[in-house]
Amino acid sequence: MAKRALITGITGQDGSYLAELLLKKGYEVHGMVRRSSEEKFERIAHLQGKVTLHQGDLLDQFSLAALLSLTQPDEVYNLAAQSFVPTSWNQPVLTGEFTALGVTKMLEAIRHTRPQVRFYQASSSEMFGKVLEVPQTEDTPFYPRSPYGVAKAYGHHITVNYRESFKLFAVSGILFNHESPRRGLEFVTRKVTYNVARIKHGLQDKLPMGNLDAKRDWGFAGDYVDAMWRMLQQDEPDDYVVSTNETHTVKELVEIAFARVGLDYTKYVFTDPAFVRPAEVDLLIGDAAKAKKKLGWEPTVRFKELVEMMVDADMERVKAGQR
Ligand code: NDP
Ligand code: GDR
Repeated sequence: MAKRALITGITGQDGSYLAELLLKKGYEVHGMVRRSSEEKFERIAHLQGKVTLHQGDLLDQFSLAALLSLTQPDEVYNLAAQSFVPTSWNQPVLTGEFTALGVTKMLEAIRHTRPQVRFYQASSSEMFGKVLEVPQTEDTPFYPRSPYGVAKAYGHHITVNYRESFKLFAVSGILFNHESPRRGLEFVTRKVTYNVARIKHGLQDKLPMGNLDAKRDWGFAGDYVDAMWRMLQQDEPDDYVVSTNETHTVKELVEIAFARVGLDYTKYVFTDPAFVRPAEVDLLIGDAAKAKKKLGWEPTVRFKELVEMMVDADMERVKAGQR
């Protein structure tokens, strides 16, 4: 019989890639979606009829338990969160409700309704924040620098705690930044590649940016959802860092993106304090040796290829008058 998976956050970047992957593997895929006045599920439009969507919300614990009873999943991937770091300073309480307490709500629903489920929690390299070790591994202590990072650290610890307290098969994937042509427009990679395409097409002539010196370990979302799935196929639940083991500055990202369309970024990019954060994460670089050894996982897309893939996709979109 086909395995069943429930994905929260199926309308997000990772949810759409994960749903594709699980469908390819023969899973029956269920997704939880929030009710909105206009249903725009663009990232999963191509999966219509292949995945089953159900209304629910991480804030509504009863909706989670009801969904588990209805769908009877073997695996639950908790990808839903308020995931944009700057918003977490504007809405710290809401971020805590979704990104931190939402995890406990789901774990409680699993514990009482379907304790045999294998549970994946989407943890983040933002938990390392002001890093205490370079590169960062599963053993590096956390020092989060934003309400988002703090909330994710809570989500990580409660996942480990429920594993240890109630013997749930619960894993925390500590994923470093991962991107794709489906990335939201406010995140730095997509902001740059989309605006490069608009500039190249003559639709604008300036690009305001924040801190160009920040360094990130950027990989491809398609690779990272495969690591999530692998974590749930192990004999024992455990936590894993998933990263490329390379770090690059935002400036390098900007240079490569503009160069892809034959432009010099210095003519267009300027610093706008509105995009500078109250506290920055200066340097992230992950050591994914454990994921490689135990999961047999390795990234297939490197930084330059990733940026160029995103620029090319945005050039096509802008040409077609799409976002
Ligand atoms: P996105 O922001 O693209 O997607 C977030 C998803 O969460 C959307 O489907 C959104 O639904 C849903 N959501 C938000 N709040 C709620 C809620 N209260 N109830 C139900 N659903 C909700 O994120 P990504 O796909 O990039 O990331 C997936 C997860 O991985 C997130 O938890 C993120 O924090 C984490 N992560 C991401 C990394 C990355 O680099 N991408 C790295 C490490 C961790 P809607 O469409 O309705 O807004
Ligand atoms: P991040 O991603 O905060 O790492 O969180 P983001 O792409 O927003 O920022 C990366 C770095 O770029 C710098 N930066 C800018 N960022 C944005 N968004 N806009 C700008 O104009 C800009 N200029 C410079 C930022 O200061 C930062 O240093 C992402 C999210 O997906 C989280 O959900 C996830 O947990 C982490 O990655 C891992």
